[in-house]
Amino acid sequence: MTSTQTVVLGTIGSDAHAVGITLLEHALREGGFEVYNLGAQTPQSAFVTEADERDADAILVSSLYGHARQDCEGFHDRLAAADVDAVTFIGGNLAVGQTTFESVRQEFHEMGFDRVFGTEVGFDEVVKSLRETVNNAPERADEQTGAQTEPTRLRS
Ligand code: B12
Repeated sequence: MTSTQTVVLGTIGSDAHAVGITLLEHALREGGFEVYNLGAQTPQSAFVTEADERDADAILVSSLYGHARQDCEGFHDRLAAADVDAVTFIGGNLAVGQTTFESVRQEFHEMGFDRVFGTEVGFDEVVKSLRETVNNAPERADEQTGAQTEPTRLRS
């Protein structure tokens, strides 16, 4: 790591659950990240604007109320349109009804998220995973070290 890494974090859409992101904010700060917490009920556009303005290394999206799929529709297209190359994590209660977490994870990977987590994840695991993923992201690694890296991303 050559400089402090920047994270934009929030709960997306109409979702009012704020406890998870508040605790994540503290854990990430403790872990050495610069964190911008947009709070609950954050529209997609606010994530994109903040990530762009802060030149964020990572965007962490939280969703607890079961409507993550609808709330994240088109999110990665917006990020691409704004030239935001941050890695993206999503976590929380991502789906309602009977489905396996593996199928949920697969679905959100297909939507463009680099890493997908359920409600069981611990804060230390998020911090560790974020550190690894940001350091392995090809565009970011190039910017920070000048190294040529293969365009592979870790998935979990
Ligand atoms: C507190 C609470 C509320 C409070 C929220 C207060 C607030 N300001 O935050 C209030 C009363 C407002 C509320 C409202 C509702 N709630 Co509520 N709520 C809860 C409750 C009891 C606890 C959530 C919480 O704070 N947990 C503690 C934190 C630390 O855990 P967490 O948020 O899960 O975060 C952890 C992980 O998920 C993860 N994580 C979270 N986000 C992210 C993001 C990333 C990137 C990563 C890596 C990890 C990560 O990290 C944390 C550490 O493990 C849960 C049940 C439960 N036990 O989880 C229901 C629950 C989430 N609520 C639920 C529902 C349905 C609602 C309502 C729709 C109810 C209603 N009919 O009105 C509304 C939604 C309103 C809205 N617009 O959002 C359901 C969701 C069902 C689903 N998704 O399948 C739950 C699961 C209850 C249930 N069993 O039915 N709720």
